[in-house]
Amino acid sequence: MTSLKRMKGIAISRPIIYGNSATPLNGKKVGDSDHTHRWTISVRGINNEDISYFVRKVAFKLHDTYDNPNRVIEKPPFEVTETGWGEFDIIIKIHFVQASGEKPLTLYHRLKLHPYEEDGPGNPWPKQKPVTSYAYDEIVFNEPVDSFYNILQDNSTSNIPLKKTPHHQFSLQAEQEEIERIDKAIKTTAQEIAKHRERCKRLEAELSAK
Ligand code: SLL
Repeated sequence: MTSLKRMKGIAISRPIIYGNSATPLNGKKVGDSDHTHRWTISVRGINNEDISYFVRKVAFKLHDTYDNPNRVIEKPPFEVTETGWGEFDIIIKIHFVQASGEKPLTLYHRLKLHPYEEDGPGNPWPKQKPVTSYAYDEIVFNEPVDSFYNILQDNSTSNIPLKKTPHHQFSLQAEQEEIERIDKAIKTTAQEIAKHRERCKRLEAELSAK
């Protein structure tokens, strides 16, 4: 008998990475379709940790132009590979193991097929290079039932890596760099605002002197 007692004042979280990669088909026809890309949408643990100890199934709701748009994946890897021609929002519903007593969690991901940035400053995106769009998130379980808390504690293997590597897009180093970028942007914005305020004041003074 699993206990359904909730642990007061306790929160525990688990990291996930979700999103898609896409490669162009380069004219290779899929049946008689006008598809241009092959893509894979997935929900994973960090360091490819198997998340099935707390995730029971993942439902991916695709665009209605697809046959059977509701794809339910009941075991890892929790992913769907398809071909297509367009970008659209995918609704991802994560169902947790029965013992958790948790409601499913809904996430949204915009399928990305086309590169919107350069491949480093001044370099166009190489034709064959996969386009990726992944997000790192932490699922927080507030006041979990104690049996689920134990499952989470006993099975966790991975921590977010310290250093950024080609295989670890999400790391403490990447987080730190992002924080520094945001700090810099906040400073630049504040300077711009101050500059424009000054200019407004000057113009107003000029006007009232006329
Ligand atoms: C767009 N609003 O116009 C979006 C819709 C739909 C993508 C994108 C079809 C796959 C199939 C497909 O790629 N749909 O026919 O099986 O860009």
